[in-house]
Amino acid sequence: MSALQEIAVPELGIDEVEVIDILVEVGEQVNVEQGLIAVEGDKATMDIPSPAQGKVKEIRVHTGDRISTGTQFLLLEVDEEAGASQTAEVPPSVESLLSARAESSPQRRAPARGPKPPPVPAPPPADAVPGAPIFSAPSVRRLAREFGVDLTQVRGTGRKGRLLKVDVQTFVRQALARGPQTGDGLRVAAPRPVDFAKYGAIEEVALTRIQKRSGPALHRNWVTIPHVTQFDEADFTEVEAFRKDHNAKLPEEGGTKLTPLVFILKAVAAALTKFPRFNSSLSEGGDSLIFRKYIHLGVAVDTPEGLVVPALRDVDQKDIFQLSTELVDLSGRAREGKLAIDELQGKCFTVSSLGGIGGTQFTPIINAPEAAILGVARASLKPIWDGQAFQPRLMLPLALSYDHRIIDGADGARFITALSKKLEEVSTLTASADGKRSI
Ligand code: CAO
Repeated sequence: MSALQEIAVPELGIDEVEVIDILVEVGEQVNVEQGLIAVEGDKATMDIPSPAQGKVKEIRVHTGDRISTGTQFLLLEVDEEAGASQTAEVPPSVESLLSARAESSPQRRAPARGPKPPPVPAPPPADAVPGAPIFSAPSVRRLAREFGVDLTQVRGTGRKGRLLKVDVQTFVRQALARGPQTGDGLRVAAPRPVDFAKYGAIEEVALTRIQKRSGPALHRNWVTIPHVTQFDEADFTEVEAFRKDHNAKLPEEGGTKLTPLVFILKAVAAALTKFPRFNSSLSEGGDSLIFRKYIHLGVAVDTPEGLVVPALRDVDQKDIFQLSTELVDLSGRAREGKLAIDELQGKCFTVSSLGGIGGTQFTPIINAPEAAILGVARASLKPIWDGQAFQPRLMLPLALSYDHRIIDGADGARFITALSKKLEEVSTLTASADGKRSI
């Protein structure tokens, strides 16, 4: 035996609520106290439970509808044979509805399948506050639990930032599209979309091929390598005097012009020889170090298409003129996009010089699997105390970023101190390739 029963919204104690979820579907068999729809008032979300056992014949509301006490929202074919014990005797109060939130409810609910599709999420506002309380329907929480989604990571697009099912679905879809994160299982909040055009005129320009490739690598290196950046200044006065003197004497028809970088490369090669850990990489399993017996230095080159880092081979075995000639060739071809793949590979350590452009310091990002990178900023004249008076000295700012898994802070300080000292030794930096005579 069965009879049709109109199910109405019980006394809520508030004027109106919004339907935020349909928890059952037509044809579904429901039990007493099983949630039929989820609604939201000003302060809370709640499920409206079924007062009887039976089969859902018709659902008369959609998500987004505003309903109030007495609204008949569902037609139920009540299973009378289930007896009075299967029927709720008194309509539930607001308090009981609130306590029936799915966090504690063991009831099974079918996925919502209202006739009206959920609204496409609008871009969430950029001013949402992380850590704010999470407002969501029990069904949304259940869906999140099923997918193992941490609701604090999900951006709510409902009214007042309420989390909707579609937000959880979008979050899962984006996580799948991003693919597996690093092996370290990093869990970071997805960036929040911003409607830039809302605030003024904009233009969208595609990243270059190089930028598309280097961006993810930089990001990976930034978040997976524990960076420490150590700063120092080298007294570059003597080297600069040598360099200027050399360049001033170049014949009209040309010659090898020297820039500060080749001296820095020579000094780095000497420091790497002295501190081989800076020329090592972690093994794949991370339980040993691989020491290289060669010194190929990466040199960051600014090109119209983005940053390119070719390798200068065997820097320790070349003099500053050979290095200068190779640097001009490599950086020129990098700017023209004419480097071969193998010219970008096999680097031990990178030098990134922004000294030709400006700036007092910057913190370079290590290029995995290298253990460290040197950033060079613009040299400037400074008054340096020599024990009796201030002397004008050309000071070269250095920033050494190193992988703290490989290098301890003390060794970082030793390396940059040795490097600074080496940059003051014009005679060794300008020695011939075999180191036996000055050039
Ligand atoms: N302090 C003061 N002046 C410096 C200097 C420094 N640290 N480094 C270079 N200069 C001067 C040079 O002496 C030269 O001036 P003169 O012609 O009067 O001698 C001028 O700046 C230009 O030098 P340069 O930058 O063209 O030459 P370089 O050999 O020093 O550098 C290269 C070559 C390829 C590294 C450089 O052109 C370049 O691309 N730098 C950018 C690297 C970069 O983008 N790094 C960032 C990576 S992280 O995003």
